[in-house]
Amino acid sequence: MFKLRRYPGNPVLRPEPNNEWESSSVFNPAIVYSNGLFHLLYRGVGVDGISRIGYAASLDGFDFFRFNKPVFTPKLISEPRGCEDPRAVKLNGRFYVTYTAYSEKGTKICLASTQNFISWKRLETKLSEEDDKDGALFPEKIKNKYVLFHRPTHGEPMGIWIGYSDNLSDWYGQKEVMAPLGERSWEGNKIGAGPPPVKTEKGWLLMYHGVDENGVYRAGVAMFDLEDPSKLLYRHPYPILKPERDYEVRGKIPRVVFPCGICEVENKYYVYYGAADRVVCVAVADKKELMKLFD
Ligand code: BMA
Repeated sequence: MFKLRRYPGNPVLRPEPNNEWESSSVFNPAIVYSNGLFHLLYRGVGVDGISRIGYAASLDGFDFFRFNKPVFTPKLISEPRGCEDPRAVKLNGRFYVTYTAYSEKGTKICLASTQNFISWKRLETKLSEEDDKDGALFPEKIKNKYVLFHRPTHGEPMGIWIGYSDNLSDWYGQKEVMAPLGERSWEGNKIGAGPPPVKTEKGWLLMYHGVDENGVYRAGVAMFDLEDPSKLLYRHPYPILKPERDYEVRGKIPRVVFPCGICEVENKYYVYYGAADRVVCVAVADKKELMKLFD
């Protein structure tokens, strides 16, 4: 049975006790590979319980140089409780990040862009209503439209939705494309997009998280049509990563693996995930082996 291979040196990032903003936990990271560097953006939580976004870079995907200060901090008015769970793509020569903005009204997907990971431009976007999360932007326009997967929290049980936009601000055509499957299965309670979809010769590869009736988070894979990304072609019935290691089983929230980043480098997929809402980990898949699941 196919499984992601964990890096034996996991976790690649742990909370940093000397930095107040990330002394409690670091998790749910985004990744982009560009100019020979793995650029990692991660959620850091400190003594104040607020999520900020930190940045680290690596040459090999395992050993990271880390900044001491967050590179993206919440706006007081619209996201006072923090910026959570970044997901990054390179699109039109810039890097775009979707993240979950958290306020007393609930969670909302927001969008920002950067060229250097340090200075950011927030984009005015009417991307989602309140109570929406797991926003993952496709890395290219499809039929001249921007496309996004997201997960409104009003469905029962909650599934993955699609939305389209001409300008990244106004969104339309929203509908559910994938629902949780099997009441008592590993993904029966709710599902949400993991990292942004990856283009392959067989379709758009989506890694997603599935939650069971006991609140255990596992990761699975599905394939969507290249031309019509609302069309689910296949979903692999078994998780390809589940909480097993001590750092995945014990932490802030037990038994959680939560991938938010994937990149393809030399025929391998590097998958970055938060473990037990406390540390950042990486696992690798051989592209050919993973693709066999979709033969
Ligand atoms: C989800 C999100 C993630 C978190 C996960 C497990 O709802 O809030 O940020 O990692 O729960 O606690």
